This record gives sequence, C-alpha cells and structure tokens, in this order.
Amino acid sequence: MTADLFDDLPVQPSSETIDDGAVVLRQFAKERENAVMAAIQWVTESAPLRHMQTPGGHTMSVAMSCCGELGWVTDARGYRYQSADPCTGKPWPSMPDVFERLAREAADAAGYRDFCPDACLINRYEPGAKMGLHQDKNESDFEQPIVSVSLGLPQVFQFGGLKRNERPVNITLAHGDVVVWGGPSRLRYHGVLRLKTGSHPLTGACRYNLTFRRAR
Ligand code: MD6
Ligand code: FE
Repeated sequence: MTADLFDDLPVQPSSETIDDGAVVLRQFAKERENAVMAAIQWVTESAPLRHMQTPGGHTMSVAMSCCGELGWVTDARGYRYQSADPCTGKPWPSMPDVFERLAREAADAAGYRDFCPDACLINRYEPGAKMGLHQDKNESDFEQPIVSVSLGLPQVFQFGGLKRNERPVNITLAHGDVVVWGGPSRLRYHGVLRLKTGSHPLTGACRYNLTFRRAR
C-alpha cells in the first residue's frame, strides 16, 4: 500500500462546524473549479496580483488582488478598503457572477441569508508564503459573515480566539473547501501556516484563497 498525502481529506461534500458561527463546507466549490479559476485569470489580467506593503513596512509574502466595488489594500498609510486599484488607478474589476453566486450559496448553506458581498480579496500563496494571525475588522458591519474559498494546494488554516494569545486550532483546507464565518466567530484571530511545496492539477505550485466580504 502507498501512503497518499490526500488520504485523510474528505472527497464528498460535507459540513464541519468549527465553532459557533464558523463552518467548513468541504468540497463546496469543487464542481465550479474551472469557472472559478477562469474568473481569477480574468480579474488578475486587469488587476495584477501584487505583494503589498504592511503599515510597518514589511512586504507581504502572499500576492493579492481584488474585485468588486471595493478592494482591500495595505500600504504605509494603513489597512483599508478603496474603490480604485492603487496599481492601475482604475476601479477594481467587477465581481464575476460565478464568484457572487458561490459566495451567496455558501453563506446560505451556513445559515447566513442574503449575503451580498461588495468585495472579494484574491490571495495567491506560493511555497513558503503564509499569513500571520489577524482579525478581519476593516468592514463596517460585523453582522455580515465572511466566505473564504480555497483552491489548489492544501494549507493549514489556524483558527484562534478573540484574543491574540489564545492557542489556535489547525485545520487543513483543501481544494474546493469553503469556510463561512460570522456571528460570535466573526472577530476571531486566524491565519495560515507556510505553504508547503507541491503541485495541483488546476493551480500548479500554488494555493488561491478568495475571501468575500460585505465591506460597507
Ligand atoms: C487564507 N484567510 O485562508 C486566509 N479571513 O488564505 C483569511 O484571512 C480569512 O479564510 C477571514 C475569514 C476567512 C478566511
Ligand atoms: Fe482574514
């Protein structure tokens, strides 16, 4: 018998509660993988993936782009949402229908009705890239959930508490998995560990993460 790296990951759609308000919908995006990937290509042709600067002057290891009415940016002036892409000076590309539908249906499946995202952040992780523990708190209404879609290589997601010093639980997010979180979990610290080297048939040597938010 050969040990398979992906042996312990679900292959059928299923739902796992992480904690109050937070759920992993395993494989929820799988059957739309080609349409979602094509939409990522479409967005990033006009709003290129780029490594933004943190307010503290560090270059982020993850490459980011956005679509929708608002995009999330970080630079020396801080973290914020804005309607223009600082790289091009133009509005962010519109949110592709396949994105909007996926986000709304996932939110619905998790019990959050009528989710209407106005911002989608596209993250591309290459081997070694990570995201430290943070809270998502630049949005104006914390009653609105966040929908997070993973494509490509698996990556360990860390889900912590409402204070930075609470020990996080680790959850491997695989291709097609969707995390929806809100309610009492909305402001929990979270991040992802360094991406391990690998190759995925759809994305090659990287992982994409899409996070959908209602920013205003
Ligand atoms: C990632 N995700 O999975 C980073 N934020 O690559 C996030 O920062 C995130 O997955 C809020 C809600 C869900 C998330
Ligand atoms: Fe986040």
